[in-house]
Amino acid sequence: MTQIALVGAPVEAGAGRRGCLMGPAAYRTAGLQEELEALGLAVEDHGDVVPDQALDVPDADPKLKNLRAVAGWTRALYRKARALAAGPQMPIYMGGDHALALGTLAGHAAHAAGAGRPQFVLWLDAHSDINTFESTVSGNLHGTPVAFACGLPGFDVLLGEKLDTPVSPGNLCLLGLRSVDPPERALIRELGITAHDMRAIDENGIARLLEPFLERCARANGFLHVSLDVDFIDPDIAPAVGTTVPGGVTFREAHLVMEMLHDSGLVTSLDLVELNPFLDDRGRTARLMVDLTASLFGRRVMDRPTRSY
Ligand code: B3U
Ligand code: MN
Ligand code: MN
Repeated sequence: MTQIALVGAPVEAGAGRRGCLMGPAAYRTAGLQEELEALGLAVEDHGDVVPDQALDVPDADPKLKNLRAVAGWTRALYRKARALAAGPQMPIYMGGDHALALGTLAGHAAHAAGAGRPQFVLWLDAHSDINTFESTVSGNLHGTPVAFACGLPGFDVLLGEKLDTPVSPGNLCLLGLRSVDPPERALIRELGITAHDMRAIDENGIARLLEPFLERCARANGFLHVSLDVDFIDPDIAPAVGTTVPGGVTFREAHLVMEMLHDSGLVTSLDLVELNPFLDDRGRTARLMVDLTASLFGRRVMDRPTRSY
């Protein structure tokens, strides 16, 4: 039986506006645990992670907002993710803004390196989140986790040491893009990261873009970390997010991605990020995120043969 660990990560220090702190509570209220149990999964709620103090990090940086707080979260989540990756439960990190992926992804990548298997990452987001400490204009650190995970320089202050197990850029796939800063675009090109914007989704269909990535992951016997940002989805149906960008994926496109991920059997860890319950419309975004998670864990309308890659 699949075992799940729910991990609350009430991080809001990485975002431009407050409210993501309430995310884990909203997922619990929306019944995430109960929905997964209804699918026959064994679910344990680990409660909320407590951030480190990170007193060695400057509290205030002229450019990088809440640097010490974000470093504290990164360290605590890195340890938690690394420990969970070595155990039998599959973790779902209930955010929290996307800065939480600084820790979760680094932790899973460290475990993968130790196991001698490649770490793959599917980044479902309107944004590419590949700003460095140098390139960020906003100073909001939720815009940086992809750069950190790729091992780009300048981030050592976060863990207090160099990240020595970066994700290979060739094993990343960014999907749903519609807001990319010019330096981010240059980096994506230089590093050769697979990146599909909304136009590519419109022209090709989302399934056809996702399939080759899943095939690559399966062929390489990789671990797959999925990072689902609420703003991947169109704000008309997922309004509870601080940085809405129009023209996001539809209800069915989002579910199809989750259904394909389930059929692939490849997913080993999941972030649910950027839910801001303060901005929600009677819990509808929280419920949509719970339903998408249920699709990723096997909720379906009709039975169908399992797809193997
Ligand atoms: N690229 C911009 C905007 C942004 C990134 N992630 C979100 N917004 N949510 C930045 O601030 O780095
Ligand atoms: Mn994001
Ligand atoms: Mn985003």
